[in-house]
Amino acid sequence: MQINEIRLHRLRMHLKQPFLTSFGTISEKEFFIIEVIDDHGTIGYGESVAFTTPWYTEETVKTVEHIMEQFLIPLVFQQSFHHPMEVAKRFHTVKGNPMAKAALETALWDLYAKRTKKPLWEMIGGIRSEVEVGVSIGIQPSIKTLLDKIDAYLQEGYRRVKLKVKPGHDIDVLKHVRQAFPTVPLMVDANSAYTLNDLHHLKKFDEFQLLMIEQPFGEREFLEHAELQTVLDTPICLDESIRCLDDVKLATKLGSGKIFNVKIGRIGGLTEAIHIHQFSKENNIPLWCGGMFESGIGRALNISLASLEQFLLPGDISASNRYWDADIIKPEITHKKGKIAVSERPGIGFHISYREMERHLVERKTFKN
Ligand code: OSB
Ligand code: MG
Repeated sequence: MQINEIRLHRLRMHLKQPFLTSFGTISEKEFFIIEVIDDHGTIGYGESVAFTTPWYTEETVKTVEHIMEQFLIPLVFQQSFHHPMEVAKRFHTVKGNPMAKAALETALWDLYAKRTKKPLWEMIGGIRSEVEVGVSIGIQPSIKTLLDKIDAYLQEGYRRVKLKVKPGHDIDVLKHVRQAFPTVPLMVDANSAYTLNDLHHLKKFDEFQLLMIEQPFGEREFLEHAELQTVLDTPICLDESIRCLDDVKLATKLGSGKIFNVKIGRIGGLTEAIHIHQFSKENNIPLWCGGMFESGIGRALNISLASLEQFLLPGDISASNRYWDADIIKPEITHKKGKIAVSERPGIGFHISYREMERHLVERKTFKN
């Protein structure tokens, strides 16, 4: 395959409702949709998941654009390839910047699957015809609003509830939620809001039969997470800490976590995801697919990933209408009782709606080989 043209569409889409985390409020998402076009005229789609500010990891919309334009696109154009994994390897000459790499690499995977006339999920070795999905709920202005939201999502059929927590907004919230929903599969995500000084406080989380506590400490705090896990019965899940397979190996060896959240963007693409999946399968480590407020393109990629065998827990892969009034893909992603069916069409299995995309377009750049 020879890539002749790459288009970067920078879009800005408003979230239906603002989302509050321990870092602040997000009310819109600015991101790139990537189109890679080969010598047959086939188009592959990718999505860059970085935010405008470096609150989640260090990458931003601007750094992703810079790295793609200056370094990664020239590497894609450099020579033809037989498989997207070859290009993923070429990208190793650029340090870090996983979200920029993943944006292009996933587009190449979609293109490759389309050229091979196979669904992407099948191409990467997926085994599920539908994936289980849960919902992540931001910090709410009151307990009442939170309980109402949870109730509405459960009525809709979502299979697991994830709550954002931070110091001063945790135990009391969990008490109310558990009282109202004694058996709902529940977990919390701290996005690094705690430190090892909170060890005794975090031990109280064990009362609430949580599926897991996600990323309580800083991303480099493998040792601190391991110390916490020795006193905590609730499994620790790592999100921000995991950038590559070696991080999974390190965390497993040290006991820093028992479950891992996989995000294609955070680990640099589907190639690394496949490697992490292989290791996790061999070592019986449960995985699940995280979310980054993606548009339909990113969601479609996540559905393919979650079809892999070791993705054993519901992912943060909600339907299009969880965040968007109208998605940029056709058909939109829907769920039935908390399950989303994989597409049997080639590649990611969804078409882009150029009309919807134009409505959110900020800037478009075209690169020709
Ligand atoms: O920590 O998992 C996270 C969203 C953006 C960045 C980080 C996270 C999240 C979420 C929501 O929790 C996931 C989603 O529904 O897309
Ligand atoms: Mg998280």
